[in-house]
Amino acid sequence: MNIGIVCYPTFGGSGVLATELGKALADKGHNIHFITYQQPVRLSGFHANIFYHEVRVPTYPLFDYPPYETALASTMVDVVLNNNVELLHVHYAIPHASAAYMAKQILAKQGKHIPVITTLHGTDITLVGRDKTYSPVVTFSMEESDALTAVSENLRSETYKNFDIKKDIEVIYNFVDVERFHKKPVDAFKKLVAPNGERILVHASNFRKVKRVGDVVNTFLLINQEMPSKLLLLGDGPERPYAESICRDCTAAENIRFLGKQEQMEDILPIADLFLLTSEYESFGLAALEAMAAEVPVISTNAGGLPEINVDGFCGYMSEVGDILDMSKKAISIIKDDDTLKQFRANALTQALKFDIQNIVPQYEALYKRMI
Ligand code: GMT
Repeated sequence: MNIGIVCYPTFGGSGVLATELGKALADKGHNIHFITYQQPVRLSGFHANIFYHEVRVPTYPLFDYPPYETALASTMVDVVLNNNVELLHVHYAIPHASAAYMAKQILAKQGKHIPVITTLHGTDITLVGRDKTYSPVVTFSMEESDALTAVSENLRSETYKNFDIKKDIEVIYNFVDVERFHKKPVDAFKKLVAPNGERILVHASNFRKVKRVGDVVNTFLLINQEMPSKLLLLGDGPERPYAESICRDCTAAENIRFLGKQEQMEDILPIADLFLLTSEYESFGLAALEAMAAEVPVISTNAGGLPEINVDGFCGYMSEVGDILDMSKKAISIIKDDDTLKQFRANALTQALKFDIQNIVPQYEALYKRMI
């Protein structure tokens, strides 16, 4: 099949998922056309079946706000017509679903029918999309998509709760390429981070308010009072200065490191003993799934779709949002001795395998076939 994929090219989970999906489909012989304003972060190197089409948004003195959505719709039309694209799969509703609707109408006038699939990822529904600034357009473009998918049951029900739509929403869970993440721990790297055998805790996110990065740091500080440990913070975003300021003033500053944005998560996660995800909401929590694939148990909140991936007492634990004391106690119960940690590690891998790329990608392929 010839598929057009539209996504955010940045480090957010929706862009990561869309890119990994495109790469997996290309490996299966499909031609994948990425349409976005920048090369997606997880798209590097050469692949015979992958094409990248940049959306250019020319500036003009009149435009305080350059019309990205118009440029995107026009690029979609151009890519579909010139590459025999048979289907557009857009990730994250805003503004991708409405731009795809516009492209579809333009193509229809030229006698080309192009099905549009919209995958809802999270904040496009729960935070940004439901704001009345966007809600009418998001509602309309979801309803007009030929198929709608959500990355968890929770996101599906949040969509029906927040939007007046009748359209069927199919849940297709996010996935991970377990084989890629399931590497032997890199001992030399581990020794650099934790020279005295300290436990290594990791958090990765885009440091937005919804992630409650302050809770990550404060949970770690409680753990660190009881056990020698190190915290690695991966990613960047608006809350990083706040997180850095608490770390600077704390007693364990030398045990915390900010590593910034990292492309090769599979090289870093295997050195971790525990992954912390303290979000106020996660539709799914792809970062936690990647940790599990690297055999890392997860301490998370029980918000949104997290209970659909983190199994309490098996591959990690869940706590109420903001309950840092509970999170720290549960974390310590996992990392306190090697045998318990080993069992949780093995369980994390077992759980990740349920969401392995090989189980999920065929669900998208089946949907594409139906639509085309
Ligand atoms: O919150 C983020 O990390 C970014 C955001 C995005 O759309 O890029 O992530 C959302 O989509 C991910 C992939 O489906 C999910 O794993 C995240 O849980 C979801 N984030 C939220 O719901 C807050």
